[in-house]
Amino acid sequence: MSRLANLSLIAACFSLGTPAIAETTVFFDSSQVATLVTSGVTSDTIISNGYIFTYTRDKLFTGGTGQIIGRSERVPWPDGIEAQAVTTPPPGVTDHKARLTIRKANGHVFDLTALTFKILANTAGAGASLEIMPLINGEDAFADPLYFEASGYYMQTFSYDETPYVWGSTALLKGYDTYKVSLYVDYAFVGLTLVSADVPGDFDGDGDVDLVDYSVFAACLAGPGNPAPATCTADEFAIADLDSDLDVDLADFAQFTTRFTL
Ligand SMILES: [Ca+2]
Ligand SMILES: [Ca+2]
Ligand SMILES: [Ca+2]
Repeated sequence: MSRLANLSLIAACFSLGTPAIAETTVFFDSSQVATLVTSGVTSDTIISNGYIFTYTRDKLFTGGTGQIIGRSERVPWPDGIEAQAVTTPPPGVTDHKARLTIRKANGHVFDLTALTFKILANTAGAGASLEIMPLINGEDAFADPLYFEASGYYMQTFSYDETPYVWGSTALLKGYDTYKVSLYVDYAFVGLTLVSADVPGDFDGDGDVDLVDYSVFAACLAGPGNPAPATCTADEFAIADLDSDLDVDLADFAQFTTRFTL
């Protein structure tokens, strides 16, 4: 490439300016890594690509044996995320539904534009709807959740997107910081499209990854397996941890440099 062509390429990069490009994350594929954040009595929380998923697990299941044997996952990561109905809730809990909560590690809003899930039980007789309630700052967005038809047979797959459709549409699932999903039987998400206005590595939210962002990244860099240093807030740490494995190390720096513009 000639020196002139190089210069015009650099000029073109500058002229791209600051408009933020929405980041679309399509789950699930085998290149995506999930890191366990917490493991509870009847739920687990994982993080992947900056998104946090909390899903119910039937860990106290006894199957009438009198002993806790739990139930295994039929759709393990990265095939999807399985939410199990809880046959034996922990003491003080009466809710048996299979639940999944999705949010961003940095707490920012995002859109849920498409979803595909499998039901892991027969619901054709009684009928069923997957329910999704969006939340903003801890408040329900609607009086009632949005319903997605889920009546069918074991392993049947249902897909919904933004298209207006009598059985369910994601058109209203935009601009919320949390999405709570529930169904009265086990199900597994096997496809999920999440759209965020965040540019990975952009700490000051001006749509680019430059030296200003680098100074924040550097203040968060602590090495493999280490928690956030005092110079780095929880929000900054969540942004700096680009590979979502709960540290800020050279693996994150490698991703940061691919985003770096100037
Ligand atoms: Ca920036
Ligand atoms: Ca790491
Ligand atoms: Ca990391």
